[in-house]
Amino acid sequence: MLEHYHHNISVCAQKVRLVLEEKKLEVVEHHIDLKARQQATPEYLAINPRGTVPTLVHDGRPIIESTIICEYLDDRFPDAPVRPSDPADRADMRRWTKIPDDGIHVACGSLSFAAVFSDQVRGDTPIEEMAARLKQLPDQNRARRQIEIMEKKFDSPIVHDAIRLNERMLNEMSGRLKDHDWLAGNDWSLAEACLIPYVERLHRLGLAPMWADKPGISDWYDRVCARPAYARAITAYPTLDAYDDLLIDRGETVWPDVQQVLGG
Ligand SMILES: N[C@@H](CCC(=O)N[C@@H](CS)C(=O)NCC(=O)O)C(=O)O
Repeated sequence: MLEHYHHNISVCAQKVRLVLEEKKLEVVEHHIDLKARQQATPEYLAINPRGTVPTLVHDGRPIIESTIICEYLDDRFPDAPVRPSDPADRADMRRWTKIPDDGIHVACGSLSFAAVFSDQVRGDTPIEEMAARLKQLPDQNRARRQIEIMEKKFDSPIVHDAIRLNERMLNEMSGRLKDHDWLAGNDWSLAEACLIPYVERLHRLGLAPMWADKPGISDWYDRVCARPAYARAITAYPTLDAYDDLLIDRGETVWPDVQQVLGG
């Protein structure tokens, strides 16, 4: 039996859901409420000591880290392969699948936090009280990032770096996609599964103009989103807690801030 511990709009969980859907695997889902910190309960930490989603449990054995989970699924269930068979294409694929762990995942969090989540988390609470609360978090690097972003929003150097890293990723993608349909090899692969959640988040934040002048990305985006697995793994999951409304409400105001950082 496959069990997936996930969250509706977790970018990492979206990767795993895409692979599960491409392979048409049956899975029992457990939704972890990140805002309620269900990821930090002793029961959850027993299967994922890092206290993050996603976690896959296969016949009672937990597997953690989204990219590792995706590769595990392809090893265990090789039908409808999600990795190119040619070793050089597979190496190319891994160059893309490591981008989230090399910084884009944290950058996505910083940008999303500046755009919408900081206001939602903070509400009317004074910044000193928020700082005291965040000092309780196990990940103090993240707590420091969040405090700075709450205070400075789009004036924060952390957010500037996050925007520039996204720009670099999009440039790299365009370098490939301007004359290829897919990031690695001749077909959709884990490279797509690992990057589309981050590009979708930019889209959701109203930042599609970031790739308007980058050949190949819009077509690729449309092609990836048109797959039935995408609808089942991403579109079908409603966002909870009005995140979507917040993102949509804020979206229109985010692009000018981003454009300014990019020197547009
Ligand atoms: N490298 C990990 C990152 C996992 C991660 O940071 N997940 C986020 C959601 S996308 C999470 O669980 N955040 C909650 C928290 O850190 O408290 C992976 O790829 O699985």
